[in-house]
Amino acid sequence: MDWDLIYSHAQQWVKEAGERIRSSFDQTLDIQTKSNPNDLVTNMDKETEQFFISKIKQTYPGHKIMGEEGFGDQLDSLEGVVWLIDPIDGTMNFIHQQRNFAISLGIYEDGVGKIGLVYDVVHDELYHASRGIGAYLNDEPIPLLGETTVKESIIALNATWVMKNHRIDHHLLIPLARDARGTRSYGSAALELIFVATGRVDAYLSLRLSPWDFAGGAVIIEELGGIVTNLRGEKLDFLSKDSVFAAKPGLHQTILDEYLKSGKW
Ligand code: 2AM
Ligand code: CA
Repeated sequence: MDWDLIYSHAQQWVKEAGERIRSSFDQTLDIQTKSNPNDLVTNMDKETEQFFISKIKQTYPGHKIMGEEGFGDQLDSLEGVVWLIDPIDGTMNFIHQQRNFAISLGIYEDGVGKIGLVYDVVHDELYHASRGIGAYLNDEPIPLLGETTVKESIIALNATWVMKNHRIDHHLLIPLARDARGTRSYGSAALELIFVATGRVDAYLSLRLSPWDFAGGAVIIEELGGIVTNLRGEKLDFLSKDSVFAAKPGLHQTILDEYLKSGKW
């Protein structure tokens, strides 16, 4: 398996897809809803996913693809090489703001993350990592993550989870939001994971994400010494929806022990 070539193709295709998205900004978007009125999809989400699929299938016919918009394969295992693709992560931001969204790509071999890319299209910032080789922002290496305490931390967390909601007892996360130095919410899981990777925030948690939301970011964070699990502290399996908890080393265990252990996630 020529991973260097796969890595370079992935970077090239992500940049090309980003260029197409940037040049779509002056065109009218076709916006539709999916599971509920706030779950949005546009023609650009679909076209971008199809762009990746045609490149991958042409170049690597043996590879499998799991994409948010469903144009990829129906997978029940992660055997072989699998590309997990979110063509636009933060679609609501894409529609409302034309910023704060990203393309997210994770390439896994037998369930192990080999390559992760998150492309902040508007800023032309490509975050990428190849397992064992390091993580980069464009051509610059990203420094390894250090330790910190809860009271000096910024935690990325959606307000939904500290308001009454149908998924969890919202009281459970209030102490963490209260004890942290601050909380932030950006509306794109892929970018929030990148903010953990770059130390702009110290931890991120979300109660329900899909594999394509976190597959790319997880490789990048782990390459920098950060930890990514679900809220129960278990490994993610990249085949099912799960909660996600990413944090700096040390801080991850502290938050699990002191704030998350009592919850049913
Ligand atoms: P998406 O934009 O690709 O759908 C918003 O807080 C973050 O959660 C985004 O990264 C969004 O990804 C993700 N997300 C995953 N599932 C979602 C859902 N059912 N509804 C809204 N956002 C979802
Ligand atoms: Ca998406």
